[in-house]
Amino acid sequence: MYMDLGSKINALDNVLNAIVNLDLDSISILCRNAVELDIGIQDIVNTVARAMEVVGRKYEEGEYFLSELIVAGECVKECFKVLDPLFRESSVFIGRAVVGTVEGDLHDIGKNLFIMFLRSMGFDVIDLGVDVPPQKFVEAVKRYSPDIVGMSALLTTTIVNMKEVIKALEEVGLRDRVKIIVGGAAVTKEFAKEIGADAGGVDAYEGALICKKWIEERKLLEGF
Ligand code: B1M
Repeated sequence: MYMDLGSKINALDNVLNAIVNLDLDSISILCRNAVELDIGIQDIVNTVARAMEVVGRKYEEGEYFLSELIVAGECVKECFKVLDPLFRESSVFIGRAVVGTVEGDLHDIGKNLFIMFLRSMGFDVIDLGVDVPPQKFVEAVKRYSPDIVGMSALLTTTIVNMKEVIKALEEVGLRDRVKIIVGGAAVTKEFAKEIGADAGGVDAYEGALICKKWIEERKLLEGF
């Protein structure tokens, strides 16, 4: 079913096809195969994102239903299990981030990508998971004193909850202690600005780079 495992050209297609065809049994092997062929992790991650676009289109066109979306999500998780340790390999500590998908929203693939990129850049990340209520973000900021709070949401009905988190942080006087970044398919730069976030409407890699820049700027200001 899959093309030559020894070929770099075919390796990414194999990963894409396994996700699109919901092949939970083969995805780990195929993802590991791509890594072993020295294909850049960024290329593998981009392939995973492309595969989810295809899955999304199939859902929109009525070929796939919710159950297929769930299995596709599980395939991506298997892929991330292979990639995550590689992202952590060369890390030095530069800062801390608290990240979660906001209340009412269960989508976590983009969030997990963002976290992997942050970790690869040297962030210690506290992953709050999905469906995270504002109070849990507040408690995590109190407990871990992060430099950054990251929120993800994919539904037009849940992005409003990002504003609730910012309000809750303001109410307890913690808003100005952290930089806030928001992301997800439904989040635009304008929306991020409107709700008072410091950045948003970017892809996961760009988002992680922005966080790194914030830390570097602060270190310059503090004279490190
Ligand atoms: Co859902 N779903 N889903 N779904 N799902 C979408 C988002 C949808 C667009 C599909 C569609 O109808 N075309 C639609 C939303 C419509 C809307 O609101 N406008 C939708 C819907 C309606 C639903 C349900 C309501 C369906 C139902 O129950 N009837 C339901 C809601 C459940 C809930 O959350 N309460 C639901 C459920 C699910 C599953 C659980 C089955 C599954 C998620 C599995 C999982 O995440 N573990 C799922 C999936 C897989 C999708 C699609 C197909 C793929 C999403 C994805 O992972 N994309 C999606 C359709 C699509 O996107 N084409 C869809 C790949 C991922 C890499 O992209 O997360 O956007 P994304 O991340 C991007 C950027 O946004 C950014 O970085 C990434 C790129 O580098 N980014 C950040 C993300 N977070 C960031 C944070 C940052 C920075 C950047 O800083 C903090």
